[in-house]
Amino acid sequence: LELRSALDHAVNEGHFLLHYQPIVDLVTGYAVGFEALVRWAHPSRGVITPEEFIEVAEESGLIVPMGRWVLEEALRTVSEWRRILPPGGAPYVSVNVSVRQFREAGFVEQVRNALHHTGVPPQSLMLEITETLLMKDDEQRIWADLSVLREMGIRIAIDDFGTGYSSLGYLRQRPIDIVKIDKTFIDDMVTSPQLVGGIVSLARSLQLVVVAEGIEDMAHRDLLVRMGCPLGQGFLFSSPLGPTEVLAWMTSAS
Ligand code: G
Ligand code: G
Ligand code: MN
Ligand code: NA
Repeated sequence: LELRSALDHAVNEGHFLLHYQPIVDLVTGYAVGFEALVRWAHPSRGVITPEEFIEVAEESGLIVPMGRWVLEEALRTVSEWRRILPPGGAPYVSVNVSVRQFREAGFVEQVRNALHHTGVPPQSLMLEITETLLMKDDEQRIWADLSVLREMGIRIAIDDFGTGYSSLGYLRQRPIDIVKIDKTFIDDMVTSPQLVGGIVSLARSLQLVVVAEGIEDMAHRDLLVRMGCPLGQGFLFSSPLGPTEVLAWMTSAS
């Protein structure tokens, strides 16, 4: 209860900030996109990571106003990148969306309006939805909304793939561009590479782009490249960065 009222206060006072983690081309090392990850700048406790408050934010419904702020802020930031970086050189921004946000009427309109007033093209936005949350309920309506968003040109990603029970076969007929393989599978990859290898090759045959999450060492990166996995994310490349650090990283990385 205490956390909930503190969170309510934080939503109203604007105590959130976003960090951005590069999603890189595993061969060239260049960033194609950045995942926006929310942080809570708590007045006395310092910066709090989402593991400590996302669940409460979901349960209390505060994820809805918080998520609206996250979307707007991520788009303001990507519009800044587009202003500063050379034409065609700006990465997209990837925003985590809770199923709770989809359940609110008007989510599609909210995204459309946010793109419109920030002047960001839909191609510069990706939306991530976790596999486990997706399977819960309202499934048909959520897929319908995702179809509309995808037809606008927004990329749709399934996050934490492998932690739920959906199969790639199930995802085949769905409006999805990207599958993000959960870090737990990447961690186990050196001793048991078959699982990730299987996901990568099946995804490719379904024309889905794979992002491997939580890559921490070069051995994993090399193995993923040999498997044909195009994209990855992890501390090997960069931890989540503040908005201004992103530009420095973009211009120094090669
Ligand atoms: O940032 P961290 O590195 O600690 O992220 C932890 C988890 O919190 C991730 O699983 C991520 O999907 C989730 N998360 C981070 N930012 C957001 C956000 O803006 N909205 C939602 N719904 N989840 C987020
Ligand atoms: O949305 P998602 O659950 O994928 O959020 C990514 C989370 O994983 C964030 O909390 C981010 O800080 C964290 N993360 C990103 N890269 C790495 C990594 O290489 N190792 C570990 N341990 N965590 C990572
Ligand atoms: Mn994510
Ligand atoms: Na994830």
